[in-house]
Amino acid sequence: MSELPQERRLVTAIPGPKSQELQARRVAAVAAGVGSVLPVFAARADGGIIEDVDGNRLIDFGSGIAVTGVGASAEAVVRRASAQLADFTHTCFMVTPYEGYVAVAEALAELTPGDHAKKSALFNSGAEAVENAVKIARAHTKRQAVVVFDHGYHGRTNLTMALTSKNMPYKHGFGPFAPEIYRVPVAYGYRWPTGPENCGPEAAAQAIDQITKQVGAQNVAAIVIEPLLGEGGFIEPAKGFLPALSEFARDNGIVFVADEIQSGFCRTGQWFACEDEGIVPDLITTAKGIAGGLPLAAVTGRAEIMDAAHAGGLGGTYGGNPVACAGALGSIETMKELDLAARARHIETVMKARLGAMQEKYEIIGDVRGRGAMLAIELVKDPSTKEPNPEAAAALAKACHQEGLLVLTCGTYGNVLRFLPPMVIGEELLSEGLDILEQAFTRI
Ligand code: PLZ
Repeated sequence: MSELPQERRLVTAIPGPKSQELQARRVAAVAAGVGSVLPVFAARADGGIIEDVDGNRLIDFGSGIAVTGVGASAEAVVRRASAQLADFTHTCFMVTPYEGYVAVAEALAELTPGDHAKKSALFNSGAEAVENAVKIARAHTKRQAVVVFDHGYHGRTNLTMALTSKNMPYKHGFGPFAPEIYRVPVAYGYRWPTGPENCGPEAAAQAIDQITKQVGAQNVAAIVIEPLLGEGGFIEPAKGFLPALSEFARDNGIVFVADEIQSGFCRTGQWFACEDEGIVPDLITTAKGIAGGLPLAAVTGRAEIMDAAHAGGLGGTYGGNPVACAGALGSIETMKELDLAARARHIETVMKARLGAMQEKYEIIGDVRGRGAMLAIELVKDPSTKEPNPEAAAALAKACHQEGLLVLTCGTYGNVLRFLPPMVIGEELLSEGLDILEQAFTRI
């Protein structure tokens, strides 16, 4: 870890004068379509702290959207990536290969669920990995249809916009979208009409019925699902839902793809969230947490499926860049050394106790959910109607930001406050962050 003191410190208003100056330059130079949660400009970051250009130190409950679980300048990531930078920045794996790419593919084969033969292909972003998983599944099955779920999020490229459920801000005005994408219900326990106990099997039956009747199982190349939905609101599919769909996929020759881009790499208290119900996906997409902040993504899966695309059919100039691969090896080394999966489970214990106590006090907290260091509260106007309360989510986030706690919102209705602290965050920062959140409820 760098020398960054692990202490919250506010020396100016948030954002401070230097951030405001930079924000003025940014508004003039950067396209308006690219937003920022909090226009505080970063100077340094590591552990549980982001230090801004004015010298403020914020507690980080966001990890750059579930990326820097090992911290934003983890020693092993910096050491390995720096050494690689000095050796060479790029040759293009499709031109002259290098060991780091192979080592990352070997690590992915070891860490992902299932003991079958596995292969990987590396890319730059999560969306690119999902696109390639679909290409591979189509090549393998010689079918076209792709099934996705309500509240799902898979990226911002054309195909992944089509796979993503929420219109605003991801899709609005950006169509037409790719064809042969079918959306079916997901097991959203909190909002399931007959209650969370019945949700898993009922939602699975509905989803499977729609696939069978509206698409035809024999036309489906892939079922793509986040084992713990991220942008859609940190929805944990109710128990039984994932096993039923993965079994349906297996019985019908459909490639079952787990999108673990947000939930993977120790985030949920296991290497991958699908391990919770013993799911072994055919393909798994990863990104974010894989490389400690460097841009890297992967598709990993059954060797015979991964090998279905013709030679030269997969690739890209930068996919599996050597510096990003070195970062990934450093990030994986750190996760193993510090047992960050266990650390995520500890964070869950601490945070769920506090969030549960807040729920008893503040009735606008309709639901507390998530696993490991991927937790959320869903805010409602009234717990009996469950009417979404996006205004409360925005106000709480703002109140936290002003006190130097970085939190993010999410959810189809924008009413979910999510917590994604780096797994390496210190105990004191974690509890101070929760204090600030609790005070925010009294302040709004
Ligand atoms: N699949 C499950 O969570 C990225 C998006 C932030 P990229 N989620 C953060 C935003 O507003 O753009 C994500 C994900 C899941 C795919 C992706 C896409 O990954 O690396 O952003 O392309």
